[in-house]
Amino acid sequence: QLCKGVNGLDKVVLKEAKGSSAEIYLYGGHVTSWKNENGEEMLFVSSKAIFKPPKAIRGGIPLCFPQFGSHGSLEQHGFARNRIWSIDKDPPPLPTSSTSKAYVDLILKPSEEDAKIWPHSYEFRLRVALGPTGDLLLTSRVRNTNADGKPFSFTFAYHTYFSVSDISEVRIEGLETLDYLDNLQNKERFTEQGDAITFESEIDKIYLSTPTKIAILDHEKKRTFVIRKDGLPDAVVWNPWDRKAKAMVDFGDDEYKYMLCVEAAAVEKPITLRPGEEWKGRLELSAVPSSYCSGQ
Ligand code: TA6
Repeated sequence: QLCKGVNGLDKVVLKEAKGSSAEIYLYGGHVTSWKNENGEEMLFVSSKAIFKPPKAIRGGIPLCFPQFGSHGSLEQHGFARNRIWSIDKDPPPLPTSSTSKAYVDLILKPSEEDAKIWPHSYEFRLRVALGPTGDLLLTSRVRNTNADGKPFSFTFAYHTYFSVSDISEVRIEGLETLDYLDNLQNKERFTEQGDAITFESEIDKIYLSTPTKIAILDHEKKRTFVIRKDGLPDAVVWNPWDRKAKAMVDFGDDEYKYMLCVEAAAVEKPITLRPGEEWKGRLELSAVPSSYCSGQ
């Protein structure tokens, strides 16, 4: 399963019996590909993505830990996505392995350097699995292993970049009428209107206390991405649009048309763990055919 990816970086390739596949770079514990059984790529990775530490890979599913965004003292989105992870040889058992044969367990522990910027001991275990119908299953487990008895708090997101055919023909269902923090308006709190979310300009919103299930409907592809999450109450919706797209060196000027980030997250209320305690954050992605027409 372990092979060389871009720039010789190590990556794990998962293949499921019916043909779906996934790729995870040890750099960042970063999922960069999830293909359905017809070999169609479900995730967006920029054609200008820089596969070179310390820059995070632009696309796929960056792991934001121990801090989401700039809501704290660390660099944007923390450092887990900028570190080399290891294969976890003896992971504590997880139920998903009973349904899926295609999975990999990775682990990240703090280095001396990391301890200087975030003075805590932890074990961050990530399992990436392909379900029997080609679903992509991610399970993150963070355990506080502080010997000094100190608790720690963190915020988290699976910063998922979905591949869409045309952002102007995409809508999200499941976030109607919810409160959100608008990153484009000083993180102020607003309430979403009552119908599905559509896109015609830059958006950067943290929806709060969101449902377990969120749907992203792609009109042209007649496909719906279904996000199911557990332990992750919030959902971040981001599209940079044209101006911000041009400002990112690792993002094509018109690539905002072909991607949408909907990120299962825990941001509003940081997660606090006492020594010995473990948090689990699960994300299940599936892609189902959909007849996207208004009102459905
Ligand atoms: O998820 C939304 C966001 O916080 C945006 O504000 C934007 O900064 C995006 O993440 C990308 O951040 P990155 O550090 O990966 O360039």
